[in-house]
Amino acid sequence: MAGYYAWLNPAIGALKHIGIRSLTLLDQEREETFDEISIAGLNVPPLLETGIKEVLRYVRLGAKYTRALRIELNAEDLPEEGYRIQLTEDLAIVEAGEIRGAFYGLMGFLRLVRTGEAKAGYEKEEKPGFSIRMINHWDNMDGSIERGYSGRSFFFDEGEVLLTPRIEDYACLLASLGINYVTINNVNVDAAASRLITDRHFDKLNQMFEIFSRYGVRPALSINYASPMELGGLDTADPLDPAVIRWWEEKAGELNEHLPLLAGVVIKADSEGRPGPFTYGRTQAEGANAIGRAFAAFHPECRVFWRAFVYNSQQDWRDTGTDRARAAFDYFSPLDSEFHENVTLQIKNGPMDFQVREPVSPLFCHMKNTDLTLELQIAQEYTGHQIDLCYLAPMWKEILGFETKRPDLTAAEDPRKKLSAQVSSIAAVANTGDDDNWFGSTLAGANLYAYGRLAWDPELSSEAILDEWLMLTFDEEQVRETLRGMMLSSWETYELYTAPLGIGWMVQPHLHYGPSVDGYEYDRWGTYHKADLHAIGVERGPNGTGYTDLYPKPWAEHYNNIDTCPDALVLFFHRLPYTHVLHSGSTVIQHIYDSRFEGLERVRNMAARWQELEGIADEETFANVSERFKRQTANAREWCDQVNSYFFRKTGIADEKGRMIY
Ligand code: GCV
Repeated sequence: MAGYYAWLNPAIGALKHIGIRSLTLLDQEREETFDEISIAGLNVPPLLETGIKEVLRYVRLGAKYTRALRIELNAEDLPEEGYRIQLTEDLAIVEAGEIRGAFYGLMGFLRLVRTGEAKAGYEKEEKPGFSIRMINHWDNMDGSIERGYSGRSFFFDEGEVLLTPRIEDYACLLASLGINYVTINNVNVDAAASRLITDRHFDKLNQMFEIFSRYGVRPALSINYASPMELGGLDTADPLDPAVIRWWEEKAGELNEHLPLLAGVVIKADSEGRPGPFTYGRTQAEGANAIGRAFAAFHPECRVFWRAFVYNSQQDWRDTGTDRARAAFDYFSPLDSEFHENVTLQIKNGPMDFQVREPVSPLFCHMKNTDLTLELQIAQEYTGHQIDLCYLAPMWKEILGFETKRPDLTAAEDPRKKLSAQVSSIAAVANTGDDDNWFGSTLAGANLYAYGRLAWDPELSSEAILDEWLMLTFDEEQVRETLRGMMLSSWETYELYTAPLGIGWMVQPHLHYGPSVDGYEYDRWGTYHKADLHAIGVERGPNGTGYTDLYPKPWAEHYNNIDTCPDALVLFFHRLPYTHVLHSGSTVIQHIYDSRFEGLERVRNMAARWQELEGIADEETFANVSERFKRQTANAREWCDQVNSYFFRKTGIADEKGRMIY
């Protein structure tokens, strides 16, 4: 049964007690047996003992599991956080080199048991695919959440830091997936949040950070680039100004003393009205490095995550010379090699902003000498607000698998291939809030689960992850079977009724749910589709904005050439007449009509199939999903009819199949 315990149900109550920070290794090896568990090399505090016993009890009760479990902490051949599981007929061995690895191993073992994979002969070594696996919350101090679709913040309310039991449960939920960093506040740091790095909040933050750290989750804060002015009373935030440099050094030292567990600061600068180094004629690297150096010297445990989401959000829609898709590349690509080693550049997956479909940002191909963090969005800002079903793992798999290797370099010079191997770290915008089930929609829980699993192992398939989540979340086979098919194709379905051929942004302005074809067309955000009666799209090839040339070969050619450019992105890269024939054999206009009708049809089918589970799915889940499908059906209908009517009225070209268009 889904709900508050999400995929941990019902083990979370037990796992809560496995605080892992306070464990120490014994000097000399020993072996102690607790019930059927043996723990070698550990000085086991009572909490861990209870916790593990509880886990075992769950394992035995829940899955009739009869093996003894042995946790060994002295496997020196295993990397940090890594673990090895070996199963024989009567023994399960979880080996690790250190305590976090043991914890992840225990979680991995539980997963195997609960999904029925724990078979004798199983042996596997696991290590994380990214060293930093982070969740970014966009929570505000007043308790609201920017782009939050699951209630209010459980970190803040009315300007204060909250300390509720939910925080420990959340830490456990994240740790169960191997997530090891969390940023608790919005990257849009307002005046109240700017003060998080002052003594006004140290006490409660320390208590919260302590809880997260017990689960191996390192806490981070979003900070205000202009802090030297806002907090320090300086009249500048120029990164080269000695007083500004000194201010950051002193602040880093103060945080080192008073917030020692702080492990990262995330900074959104020169973006959507936020202050930044451009004001002083400085580069993004100069801005980032002033802060990066200060922390490296005075709070070395704290890493700087500098966001690359920099573009002109005051664009005149009449200006055809500026292409937002180029912005981050134009600002950051000349700065490769210039970032301080304590700075990681956090880049959104696409060049625009978390649309239903975008190409991968060309910065990932270019920045070979900069530490990179890939930023994804779990919160369904443009993908249905956790009302519409949209399982995002298939999208993320495409992003992680994108090959960024430069063909002009030899394998020795550039052996890295997939994007997942190109970045050291991964971050994603959270989809959780204080709703009873964390996610608003029960089914949106699959997205946090999938993110965590891919952050651990980017090679896992979206199918395998979904199967795990379904097994861990629902007891009823019929529920799992019904959901499996729907969820696997749900990103495609959402795309079918909302975003044809790579065109995004036809959404209700600011809200970003529901259709508004011209909603952003004459606005300042650089998000134009430029549809007229003949053609649609922005030309981004060499005869247009030149965006395709920001990719190395073979991608530049692949996207530029209309014969190889994939249909799914063709209107992102090219301006095409409605009569252009796609690889699919359909024209652009007919594709627009067909995909909308198909998307709506699929949603109606999903809603109907879900109704067949009444009395089979548990009541809470049934009600939650039914309510969401009802709203999704209305949304899909609106998308279908508005988009089709818009393009029919614009072009005068009728639907070949003569369906109803208004
Ligand atoms: C936190 C988009 C969103 C904003 C968000 C911003 C960002 O513009 O709509 O809500 O701000 O991205 O990622 O900084």
